Amino acid sequence: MKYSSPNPYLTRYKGNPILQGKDFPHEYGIRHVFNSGMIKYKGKYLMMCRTEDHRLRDRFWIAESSDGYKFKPRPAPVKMPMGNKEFQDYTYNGEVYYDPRITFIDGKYYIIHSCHSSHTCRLSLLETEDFEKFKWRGFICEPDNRNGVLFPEKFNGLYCRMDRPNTDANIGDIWVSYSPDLIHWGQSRCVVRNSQLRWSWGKIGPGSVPIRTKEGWLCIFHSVYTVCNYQFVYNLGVMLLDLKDPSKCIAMCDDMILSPEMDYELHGQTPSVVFTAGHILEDDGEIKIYYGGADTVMCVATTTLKTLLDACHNRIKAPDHTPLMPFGRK
Ligand code: M1P
Repeated sequence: MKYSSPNPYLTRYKGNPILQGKDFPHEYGIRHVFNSGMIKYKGKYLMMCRTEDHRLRDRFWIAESSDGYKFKPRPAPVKMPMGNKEFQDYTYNGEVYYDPRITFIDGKYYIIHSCHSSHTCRLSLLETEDFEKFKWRGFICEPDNRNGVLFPEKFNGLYCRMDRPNTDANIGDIWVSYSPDLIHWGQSRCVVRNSQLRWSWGKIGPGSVPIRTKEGWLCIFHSVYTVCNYQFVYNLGVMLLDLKDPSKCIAMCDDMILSPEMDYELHGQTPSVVFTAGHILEDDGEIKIYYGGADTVMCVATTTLKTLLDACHNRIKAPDHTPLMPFGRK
């Protein structure tokens, strides 16, 4: 499909997709690359890729770029810490680990990612200083939870993360929790319920790492609705959380800022999915949002901090800006 509807919030890169399975060393049989974490490291754009191979094994794989658009994967995937028995026994023997989000805090890079085990999905934490060696810090929640994102600052001395516990098979809300050591978490509060948005009656989950702004924490998230053949449609939205108390959502865009419309978003192993786990905020205020298309390829779209802040306050004139009627459960 060549047509995409007018989008006042962001612009898809014309060269999408920017990374595909065929771009990885052929001997590894990589089929898909999507939902990858992003950070700037030593002046380069570093993508921690979620890849899947011909046996449906997940591999994290670092790819680098000097312009944010052309990425070159390293010769081999990340060496996961397979020496740890708990690590092996409970999840990594299944080689199902995915959706890494990278946060720099206290001089280290932390990666919260989802993984599967005999107890279904849960969150796990990796740590690195150089993106060469990775240390496993442990599981950081019980099952059944995904989409963990660590804030880049502490709150009253505590680390803070958002996540998406599953409250039912296809339902889930965004929560925050706090921790003194990144391992033990509590003081959990619901930030936003899926039923609060008219286009997320399926589930709603954190996307990339929150951005501190004067007006609040800017958070890009994904939201899911279902269509008649029970297919999930994944979209992106944006909201602002209170600077001191991130369990309080203070503003939210009424519109989806990105929904699947292009071929590479509509067609692939999971049709109709746009899903972000990373962005880069440039010094001039531009934001590059990296996202997986249809669980198959990596793509990028650009916007600005100002645009997303205006979006949160619904100051941008979308194609039909008539007020929304009340919707959904309370
Ligand atoms: O297939 C779409 C997405 O499904 C899951 O998303 P969520 O965590 O919101 O349930 C994840 O497996 C995600 O990777 C995938 O893109």
